[in-house]
Amino acid sequence: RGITLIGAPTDVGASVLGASMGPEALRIAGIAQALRARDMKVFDYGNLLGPGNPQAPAEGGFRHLDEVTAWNRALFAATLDTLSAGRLPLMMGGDHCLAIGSISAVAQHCRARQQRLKVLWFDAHADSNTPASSPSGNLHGMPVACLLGHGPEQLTHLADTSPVLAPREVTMIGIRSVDPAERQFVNEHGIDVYDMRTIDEMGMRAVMQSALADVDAGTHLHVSFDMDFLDPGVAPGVGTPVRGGPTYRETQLCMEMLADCGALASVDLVELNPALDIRNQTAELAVELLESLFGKSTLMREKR
Ligand code: DIR
Ligand code: MN
Ligand code: MN
Ligand code: MN
Repeated sequence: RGITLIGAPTDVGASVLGASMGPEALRIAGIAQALRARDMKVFDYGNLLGPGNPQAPAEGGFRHLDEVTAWNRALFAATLDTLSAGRLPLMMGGDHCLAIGSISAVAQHCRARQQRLKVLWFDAHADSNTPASSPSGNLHGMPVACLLGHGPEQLTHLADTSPVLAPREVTMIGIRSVDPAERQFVNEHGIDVYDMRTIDEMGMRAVMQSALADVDAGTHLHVSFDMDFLDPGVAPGVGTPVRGGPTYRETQLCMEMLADCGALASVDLVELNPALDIRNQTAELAVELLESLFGKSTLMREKR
């Protein structure tokens, strides 16, 4: 039960500034202490180093492609090292473009061991824009497309093999803000999506059971958690809030069900924006959710 916290303090992929303060806000909210209380051996690796945010306009369909690449290369290396050491990497973002680096490393690790991989993408957004379709050029709106092989060469080829992921290895949960071209991309690739309408209709428990149906104890489960998954009423500290998200209780249930499945092997915690938060409440919420993800439970009866 060794876990390595990797700080990736950047917002070069985001539309608004502030996610670069995420790692420090999580430390202030007590992330390491909370995980130690869950019996994890926690090592805080500190923060990765990378370029600042040039705050430049889009060029050739992207904003800050070279800076995003530099951060993702650093994260790729740190994640791969952590996995090789037999520890669980928990990336503290930073914006969601960083999932390209972390998941590229996770996939390379799994391919070398012929281990099954499943990525659960918790988000209000589908993050499936391509350079041609992105309305903004912001790379935090493109990581899923990059991981499926659609994006700039320098981001699609961080790992030995590209595409990094097959569509069936990704499942999206909580989606409620999708650009027209993203809808087409997701549907054409046949990605499993549990959007908010589906969560309303099925309920969170059935959604999670279905999302985890093909995950067994031998699977490497990667959780890529964008804080804007949650309803902004409970999680205001995010750069691109979308109302109508899951509640505190629904999200806690997700985390407890993920803990129960026993396959969790790597985590991204991204898009926390302390500049927009209220007295660090969204960071504190993130830490509470991580406690549940690592086994804290409100259950009094036997599990069934
Ligand atoms: C939008 C917003 N679809 C874009 N995406 C966000 O810029 O591509 N992703 N906010 O997290
Ligand atoms: Mn996202
Ligand atoms: Mn999002
Ligand atoms: Mn394709």
